[in-house]
Amino acid sequence: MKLGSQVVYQIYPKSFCDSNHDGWGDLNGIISKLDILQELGVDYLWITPFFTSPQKDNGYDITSYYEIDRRYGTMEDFENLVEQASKHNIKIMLDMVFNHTSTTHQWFQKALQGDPKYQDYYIFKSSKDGKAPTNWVSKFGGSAWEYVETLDQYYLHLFDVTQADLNWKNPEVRKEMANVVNFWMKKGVKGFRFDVVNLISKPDVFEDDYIGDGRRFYTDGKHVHEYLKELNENSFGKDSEILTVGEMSSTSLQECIGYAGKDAHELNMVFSFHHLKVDYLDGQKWKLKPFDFMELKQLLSSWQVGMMEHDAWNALFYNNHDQPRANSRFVSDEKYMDKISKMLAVSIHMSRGTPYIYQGEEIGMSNPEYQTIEEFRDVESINYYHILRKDHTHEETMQIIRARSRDNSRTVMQWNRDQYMGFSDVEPWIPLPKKENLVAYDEQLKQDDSVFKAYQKLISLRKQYAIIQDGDYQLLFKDDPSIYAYQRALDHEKLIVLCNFYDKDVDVNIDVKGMECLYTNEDQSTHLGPYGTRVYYQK
Ligand code: TEU
Repeated sequence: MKLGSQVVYQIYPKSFCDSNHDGWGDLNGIISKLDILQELGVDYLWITPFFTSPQKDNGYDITSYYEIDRRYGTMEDFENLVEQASKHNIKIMLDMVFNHTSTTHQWFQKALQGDPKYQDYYIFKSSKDGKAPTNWVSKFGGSAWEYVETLDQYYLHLFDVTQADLNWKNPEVRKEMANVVNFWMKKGVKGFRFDVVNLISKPDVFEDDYIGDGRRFYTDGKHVHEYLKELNENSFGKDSEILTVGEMSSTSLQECIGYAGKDAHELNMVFSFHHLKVDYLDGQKWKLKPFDFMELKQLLSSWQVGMMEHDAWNALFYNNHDQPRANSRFVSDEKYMDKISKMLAVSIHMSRGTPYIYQGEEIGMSNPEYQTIEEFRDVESINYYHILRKDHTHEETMQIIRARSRDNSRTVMQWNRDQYMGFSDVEPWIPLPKKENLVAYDEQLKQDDSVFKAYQKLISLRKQYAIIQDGDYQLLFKDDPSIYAYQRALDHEKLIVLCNFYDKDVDVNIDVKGMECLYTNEDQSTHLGPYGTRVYYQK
């Protein structure tokens, strides 16, 4: 399979489409939208977890890897989805949450009952000086350890207290994980996204972190490459048609070359997040700073070049279910929302890698601008509201939560302008956006210059032009403070991509005479207008 020709569309099923009137999206809802997704032109649907789960972290807390949560549908519905999708030339990619399970998983329950076999499936440790084994901080706030009185032991949870980390050192655990992948492959699944998979290898010795939150001890751990090669060999590696992507938390370019190198036999590609931290003050998610454009440019291009030089492959994205919407974040200007959405799309869709589109991005959905903390649903946002309140006023805290919350991307799909935006005919599980001028899918399908049509065009260009799939990448105008520009090259062909990230006109000092303009989001003139973008091509 050619990685460069594929485009993946991410579905957060809880917010995609509700077919059974419970305010909660489901598998049959996805089936009902396959025609539109085919029209958009995507190849894979990555569906975030719909397995049985208490939903403390919206399904990233899994009770059983083999069962579907009734609120999403049945196994029959899933099999039907695979079949119907295939009729639309679309393949299904599942989300494998292998770093942890919910504490409701039967393995963890057996561990709690004192079964030593299952205690070894998790990371249980004794207290140290009457305290938790280490001072590590959970990604969702608070200690990363929870005390179990009946066992007089602590278990590790890098995420919520109900998400217990698995012990990958145990070969039985690794076998269980390969079995899960094989089970879903037999159901016709053709792709897998592995959740925070670079955190699975924990250290031999657990020690306090005096300079950070503990992540340096378990990120890209000692055995992670070995575990991935083994998983590859025992499951998805048996079918060369399977697409895999690893979500890498706080990783490095060097490690990613290892994970996603052409002959690494680990994963096809990686999600890295450095480019999405360019508005984090001191690298910290809960501290705001204006977006640093030069840093964004530098990061995008160093990953493009670094991965290319080592024959490794990038997943291209700005949006997912954990990120605020890019069009509300880096550049946000109500007057130019459509242009901004299109320009951002061009900036990554013409790059070297496999583009991922997060539901709603293709119509330019933006942050909901919730006003009260009660509107938020995400466990992380709610935990951090309380943590931040210790040294911020309510207003300051709300400003941070509003900017950073993962709920920004989790509002329901805006299919039309009905009361619940065509997502459902009853009240959705998460409040509707509080802002005006919401975009709607049905309108965009009819408009020639809509954001939807831009995405459709960019996908079709990728299919059509080998240079977009395979061409080399080179950054242009490195020091320009408002333009992100690059050139792709393949044999004698050339592609030039220009993106204006600011609201002022700019003259671009580049000769495009004789080149064909494959895409622009504005009337063509000699300069780029506010948030203007162009894609030029020469044979
Ligand atoms: O996210 C991993 C992750 O580290 C983040 O993107 C996370 O949301 C952030 O660190 C919080 O500040 C993955 C999933 O995508 C996310 O939805 C899950 O909550 C998380 O793993 C745990 O499974």
